[in-house]
Amino acid sequence: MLIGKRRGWEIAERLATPEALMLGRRAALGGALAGGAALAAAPAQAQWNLFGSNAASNAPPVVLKPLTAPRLDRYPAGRAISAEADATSYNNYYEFGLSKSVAGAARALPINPWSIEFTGMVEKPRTIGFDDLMKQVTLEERVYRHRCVETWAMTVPWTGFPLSKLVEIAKPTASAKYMVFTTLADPKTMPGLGQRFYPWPYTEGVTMAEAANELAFITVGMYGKTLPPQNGAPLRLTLPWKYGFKSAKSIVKVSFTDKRPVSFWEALQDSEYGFWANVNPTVPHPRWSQATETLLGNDDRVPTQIWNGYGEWVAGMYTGLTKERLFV
Ligand SMILES: Nc1nc2c(c(=O)[nH]1)N[C@H]1C(S)=C(S)[C@@H](COP(=O)(O)O)O[C@H]1N2
Ligand SMILES: [Mo]
Repeated sequence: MLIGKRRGWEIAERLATPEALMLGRRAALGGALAGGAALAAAPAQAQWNLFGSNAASNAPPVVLKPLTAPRLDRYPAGRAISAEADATSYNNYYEFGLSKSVAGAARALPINPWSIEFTGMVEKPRTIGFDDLMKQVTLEERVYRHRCVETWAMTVPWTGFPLSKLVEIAKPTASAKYMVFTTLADPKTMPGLGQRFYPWPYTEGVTMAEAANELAFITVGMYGKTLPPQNGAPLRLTLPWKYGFKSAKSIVKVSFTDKRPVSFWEALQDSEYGFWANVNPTVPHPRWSQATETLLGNDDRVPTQIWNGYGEWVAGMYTGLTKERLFV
């Protein structure tokens, strides 16, 4: 077993990884119903199991390229930046397994070549290559706080560009009300997809107002380098005022619609993981408190802030939405 010693601040996976536990329960149930067929469908070489660490991939380590971009100081993080080694080794990327230790398995993520499809309510559906997209954007660095719904948090220097720029490039029509992100689902390299009763591919969505918000970010790098596979290479969403599951990794499709999308987690358990998922310490998750959080690398618990501390930029978008479950 690769689990080895758990660092003090880590959540004990068997006991307290709430997202994974929920998946695991479903997995056990689904596996029983399907006579184990779903589990058997997982690629053998990945040696995936529900709760343990992943076996390292046979793929060679991914060489990250340096990415230099000016740091924007407009959104102060107010916290020390997390150690790069922690932020890149303690991950949630369920396509590669339910463990936090997916970095090895994620080496197999096929990121070259990569393209993004623009579809739905757009002027003209089309697909663009990742390199082509990079030529159309100006990169900047932002230090953001990240708060997972499981109550761990980190502070990371992300490199990328505003989500509003991606909207501009995609050219939605005036009837679009939501922007939807679909992430890679590659059964050859992602053992988690063998769990066929889960609603793969992982999808997430935001309103057009949220997509236009200045904090909403498309991330292509962290710590001054291209994104490691386990953190969502080659491009992911970063929505710092929402629980981490909204920040979809390894995006392959962007579509626009006038119907509210149902995300991966919402499809699994909408009472626990809703569409809005804005951070709020006073609204507990049905199974645990959201009042405090643990910073990666540190055993202390610190208070969680409403909107993860970004209210000044985002709270105004939600006035009037009194009937919505804004904080689930
Ligand atoms: N495609 C995909 N995106 C994903 C996830 C996932 O399992 N698959 N996990 C989400 C969750 S629950 C969190 S907390 C963050 C974790 O990002 P990190 O590994 O870079 O910390 O990614 C989010 N994006
Ligand atoms: Mo999460």
